[in-house]
Amino acid sequence: MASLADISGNEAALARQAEILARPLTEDRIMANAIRALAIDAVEAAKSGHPGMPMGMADAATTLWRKYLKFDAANPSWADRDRFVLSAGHGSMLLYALLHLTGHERMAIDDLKSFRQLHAVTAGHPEYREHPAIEMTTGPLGQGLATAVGMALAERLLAAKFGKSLVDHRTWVIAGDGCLMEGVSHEAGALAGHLKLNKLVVLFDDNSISIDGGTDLSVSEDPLKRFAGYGWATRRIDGHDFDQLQAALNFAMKSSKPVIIACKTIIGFGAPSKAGTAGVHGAALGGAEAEATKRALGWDQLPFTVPDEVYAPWRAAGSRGAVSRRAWLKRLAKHPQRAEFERVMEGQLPEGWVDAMALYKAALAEQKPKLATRQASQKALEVLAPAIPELVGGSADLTGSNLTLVKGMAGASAENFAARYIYYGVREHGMAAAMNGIALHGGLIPYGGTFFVFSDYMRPSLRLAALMRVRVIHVLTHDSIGLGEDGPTHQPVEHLASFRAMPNVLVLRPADAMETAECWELALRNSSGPSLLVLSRQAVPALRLQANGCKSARGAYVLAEAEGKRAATLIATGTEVALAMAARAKLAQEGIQVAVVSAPSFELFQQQDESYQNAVLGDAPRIGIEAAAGFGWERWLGPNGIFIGMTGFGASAPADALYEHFGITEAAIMAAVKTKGI
Ligand SMILES: Cc1ncc(C[n+]2csc(CCOP(=O)(O)OP(=O)(O)O)c2C)c(N)n1
Ligand SMILES: [Mg+2]
Repeated sequence: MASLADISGNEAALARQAEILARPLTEDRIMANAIRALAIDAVEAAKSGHPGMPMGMADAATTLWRKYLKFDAANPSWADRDRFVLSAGHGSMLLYALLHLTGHERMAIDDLKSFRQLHAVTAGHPEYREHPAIEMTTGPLGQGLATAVGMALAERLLAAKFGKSLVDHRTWVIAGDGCLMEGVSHEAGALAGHLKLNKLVVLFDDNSISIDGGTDLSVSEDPLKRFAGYGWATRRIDGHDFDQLQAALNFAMKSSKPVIIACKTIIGFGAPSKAGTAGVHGAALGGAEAEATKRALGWDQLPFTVPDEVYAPWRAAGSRGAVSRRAWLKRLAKHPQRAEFERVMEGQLPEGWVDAMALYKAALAEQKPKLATRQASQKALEVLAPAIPELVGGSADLTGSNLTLVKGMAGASAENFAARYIYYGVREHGMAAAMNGIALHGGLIPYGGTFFVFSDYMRPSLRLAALMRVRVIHVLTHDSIGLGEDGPTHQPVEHLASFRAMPNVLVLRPADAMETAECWELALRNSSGPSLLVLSRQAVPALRLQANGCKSARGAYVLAEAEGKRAATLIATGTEVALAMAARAKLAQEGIQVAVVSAPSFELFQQQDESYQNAVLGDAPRIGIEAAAGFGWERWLGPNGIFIGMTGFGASAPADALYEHFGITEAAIMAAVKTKGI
């Protein structure tokens, strides 16, 4: 149902549209109309999709792609290309039309005809890895803009490292009202302004319409004032006026601050009755309105047909960057850091880090330190950071708790990007999105810290990292009631289960310093999704007394076999492995022999063959121990297993008292073994 604002807005929009349509049909406008026509046709064919946004932003996108965006359609993976992010991912047909018109491979007219169909590259929302020119998956509003901040930051960090001759490009974003309403864009905007990421430019599709109707239903602020407050440069223009668009983009190219340009547009531009209404946001125009729109635009072609004289300037735009790319290739060829640049851009880990870690693990085996796993993580990082120069750390204002900063890592600032540590501020969501952007950009491997419980604040970006399969490493400390006095607001309970349920996420909960070192290695090697290092605040004894292979790599393994036949198998993760070991020793004193399995990663264990799984889990009764919700443990425990863990939220008290209170104790484990009839 249209709101009142929507209806009156529509009249004003139609009047403005008539005035714009009366302007001369320039080549730019005809090129933009090709986008509109393809968007209309694809949505019409699919009987689903979002024509309004591509129709509204076609003029701005044409200006950007024709004259400013640095790209070479024949080489979409060129490292020094500009990044283009369609944050308003529902307008996917805008991107697909641009890729098609500029002559990208695998974006033929047939691909547009199969918009939104199974196995098509033209998915409902743009999907990373479906096409090399799709820089990221978008659709969840706000994510694109926030991720682009990470891309722009990566550009600055790499330019400081390799120089302007190799790294000198911009990040462009098209964002809608929805993206700017979303909280994550606030966090990301503030961070970008603080870091003066001047090569980041947001084209805001300022059409004052979202799904429910006019944005005046829910928005009163002026986003440009907000972004100006963050330290951005702002411009407000008529988004259908090519001269104004060009002037604004010229301005953006010279800015010393990030730029947001509010392009006042008409959603569904060209549609004679639906333009300017929410009705054109997310539904096919319908045959009659589609035809009338094309007539109004002066587009006299059959569906999915673009005349050669319109393809010609578009193809020219697509190959415009080839000259710059060739010049860049020449610079690369004689650059002293060429090999290193190519290595990091390919995401290959350097030589030598494995040896450095082997030495470190040998030292651990000798010293057997009692450490919190967060401290063990810092120790591992002290070895990894010098050995892997592309590692970029950070924390959401918990550096001293997450222990993510190590010697030799300077904090990045607007004045200094020759740095490897990002003070993200209390912006978990913005941090996770920026980390995705850093990883997507290539050349760097981001890790970032916060408390495990606040992974909730990052979940939408983590989910996108999983969906896109990008290498980001989250250092999530204070992983259970073991954090103690801060209480239930800070004590994760359901988080392990929930991330184990999320596809493509590698959850790693190491039991001691040795396993922590192994889990860091696994996280770094995992280039196909996010890895979560779930780490303790409280100290744990050394349990793995030898550096005998990366046992954690199989997800679960027998840490201590029973002396003789197993009376039970205790399966635990993280800090609870030590508890299981203590219970095992006491049971042995009573003549009851049990095995202890350490299970740092359910995902990796799940990937093992059944015979290995069976050998580890054994035939004896199984008891699972984890200071968290038991949801999901049935998989390993079977119908007759016993789970010792949490059944509700935690409480505020010293950690030892909490373990006692919630019954996660040696005594409880021993009692459980005995109830199994031993
Ligand atoms: C996080 C999130 N919430 C809700 C949606 C559903 N949704 C898709 S588009 C949209 C409205 C967006 O409005 P705007 O950005 O102004 O796009 P326009 O209608 O102008 O194309 C909504 C609510 C979404 N995609 N992502
Ligand atoms: Mg809008």
